[in-house]
Amino acid sequence: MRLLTTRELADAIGVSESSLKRWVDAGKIAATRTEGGHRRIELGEAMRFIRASGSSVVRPDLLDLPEVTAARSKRFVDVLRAGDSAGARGWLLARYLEGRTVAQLADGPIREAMHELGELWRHDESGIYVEHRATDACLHAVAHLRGMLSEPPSTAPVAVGAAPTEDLYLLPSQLVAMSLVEVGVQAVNLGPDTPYTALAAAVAEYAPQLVWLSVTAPLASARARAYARCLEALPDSVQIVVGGQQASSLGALPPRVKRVATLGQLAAVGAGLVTPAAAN
Ligand code: B12
Repeated sequence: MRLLTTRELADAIGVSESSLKRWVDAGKIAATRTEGGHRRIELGEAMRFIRASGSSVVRPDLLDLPEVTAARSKRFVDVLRAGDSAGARGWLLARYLEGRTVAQLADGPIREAMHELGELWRHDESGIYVEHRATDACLHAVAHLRGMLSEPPSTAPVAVGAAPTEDLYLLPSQLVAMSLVEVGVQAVNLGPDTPYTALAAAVAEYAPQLVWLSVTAPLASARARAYARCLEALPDSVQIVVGGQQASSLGALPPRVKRVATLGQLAAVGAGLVTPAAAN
């Protein structure tokens, strides 16, 4: 992780270095010291402070984020449509630094942009490659954002989840995992095309408090029943959440399975595991 000097962070957010040093000394920003006694701040800690304090980034280049400025004025869908990976990374980071949560970004601009791009194939052949290129740019940007999230401690609650067999969609399950990590849950994302037997094996190994299934491709009824049985067999202590555009294709599910539409709602379920009192 990159280390910043107090001067770099001060200039990046447009405050004096002496104010910044004072905040470090007051414990508002965590810092380490060099052998010579100089304060050093991890980039991730700098991001946390910027978000928590509502500071604006006036010199993103000092945080190695020059693309943040470039992407400010555009719509996310247009950046993706152009296949601009760096722009997409900057776009998401700019909003993240302004204080939006991963769940808000996923339920809002990411979802809206991908749904709009999903209509392009109807118009002509090039729509398909534009959609595929956009998906790749979006995946890069989302993975970069994932690198910015602090990993929950090893004592934090654990969640395991996936998308079913022949469901090839990477973004939804990845965004589920990130929304949980952001509220302090350790998330093990098995990703797309996961057989229910593999999901069950991972659950046996991790003994998670939460299991999710993200369904984007419609499930045929025999396969849906197999996943439903797999979920039904999980220990009573496990919370089960299903979501995704085609979650209804899972058919009837036991009452203990929560159907959740948005990642904002899912994050609230996750936060309830981290601070059980908040669940009531
Ligand atoms: C990218 C994409 C692909 C890529 C996927 C690449 C990859 N590796 O991820 C590829 C090229 C593989 C693909 C293939 C196909 N695709 Co496609 N694809 C899309 C597209 C454009 C984006 C999907 C996406 O990532 N969305 C972004 C996520 C974040 O949005 P979301 O899914 O709505 O998720 C939100 C919520 O549902 C919720 N959520 C999701 N999961 C979960 C889980 C939990 C637990 C919770 C709480 C919430 C939750 O949170 C998210 C944020 O709000 C969609 C368009 C669309 N409308 O989504 C079409 C779309 C889904 N595809 C479609 C089609 C038809 C296909 C193909 C059949 C095309 C073909 N003829 O081959 C194949 C089928 C592949 C398969 N076997 O599954 C149709 C589906 C129509 C339908 N209803 O059946 C769509 C809707 C496009 C369209 N408008 O026609 N596709």
